[in-house]
Amino acid sequence: WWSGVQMGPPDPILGVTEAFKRDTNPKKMNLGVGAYRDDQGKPFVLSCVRKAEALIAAKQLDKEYLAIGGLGEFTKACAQLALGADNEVLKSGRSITVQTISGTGSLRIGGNYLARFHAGPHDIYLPKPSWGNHTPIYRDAGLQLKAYRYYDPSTCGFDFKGALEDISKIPEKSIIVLHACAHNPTGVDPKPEQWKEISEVVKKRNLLVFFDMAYQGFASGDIDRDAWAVRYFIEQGHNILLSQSFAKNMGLYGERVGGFTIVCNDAEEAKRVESQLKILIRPIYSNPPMNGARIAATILNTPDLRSIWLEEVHTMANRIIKMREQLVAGLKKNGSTHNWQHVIDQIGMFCFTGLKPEQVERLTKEFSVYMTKDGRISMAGVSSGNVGYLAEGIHAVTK
Ligand code: PLP
Ligand code: TYF
Repeated sequence: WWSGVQMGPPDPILGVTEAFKRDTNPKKMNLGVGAYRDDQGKPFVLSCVRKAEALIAAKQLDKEYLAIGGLGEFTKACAQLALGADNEVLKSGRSITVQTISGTGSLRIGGNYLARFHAGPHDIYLPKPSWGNHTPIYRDAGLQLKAYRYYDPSTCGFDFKGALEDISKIPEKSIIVLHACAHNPTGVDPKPEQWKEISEVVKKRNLLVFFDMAYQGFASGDIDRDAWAVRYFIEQGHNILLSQSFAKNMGLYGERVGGFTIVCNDAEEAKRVESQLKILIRPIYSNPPMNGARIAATILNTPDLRSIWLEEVHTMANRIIKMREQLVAGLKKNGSTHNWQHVIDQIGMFCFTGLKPEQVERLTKEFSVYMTKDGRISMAGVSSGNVGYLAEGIHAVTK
């Protein structure tokens, strides 16, 4: 049956881990995949998660199917986390949130929804570059991929002028994807004043905004600050689509906890949209898994656990910020004369180093430092124990 099936390439990000595993160098570092590690380099399960798990286990809950749209206590808290509990949209009931299979599942349900119901062009504009998985997610959903300028290699920063120029030329009613915070892979986010101008241009072009928020809390350590752009766009009258993931900010990676929200004109419209989301979800996976959603809902809805969580998010974000500083200090100590300020200025889990593909290759071959070819490193894989070695390696290949 399958003799004609050709071997496909490995995933550009997850493939890095495969190569890392094969390496026997004791100093090896995996800076490919964006997964948080503690300062000992170990995967980190948040203590609020352990506590929530214990509370849930004690309740001896049943394992009946969830509703198609997921666990109500979760979806409500999920939307409140993003929009703010007192948001007019939530009070008036003019939005619908469904539980999804983490951020990826949310983006895909959103893509499928747009392919079926969006009345404008089925062109979706991604920042250049964007998260690698955005392309196949939206392509497989049946949308046409387009791009707008975002990253400026000459400054390792935001190409604000280029972005505005490109966005102002996007055909009306097209779809635009915005990373809410901690842009992956570049770590470059617009400043509030820049977001305001982007909102203006997007409104002028009458574009449909799809926010991807996979790192709420991870950028600044502050949940509300990281949701600023999303809330501002809503305030400005954009009826956005929103994808949320709890993989990173609660460390629930493999539990696959996420949410997908559509802001509508009114509660009646939201009901109709909800009915169609259910019709879309039912033949794909019928209903979402319950365990992770119970954990997240317990954390979000139990004041003591919620405050522990906020502290832990803050701790993770701060450790990453500290590693950025130590990496730059280490580069200087090794005698590097390049300007590495962008390593400090960039935000979130990733640093777009500016290393060229040959330099990345050398870093991997000579130092067993694994990262994606675009020069992105996951700062979450850097610790006080190996930051010096990383600085040495980067200096050696950029001399
Ligand atoms: N969107 C972006 C930009 C991401 O970086 C990620 C994870 O790395 C996701 C979405 C979704 O990840 P998950 O499906 O694990 O929630
Ligand atoms: O490191 C990144 O950019 C992500 C990580 O199901 C990731 O691609 C890995 C697995 C997954 C979702 C995201």
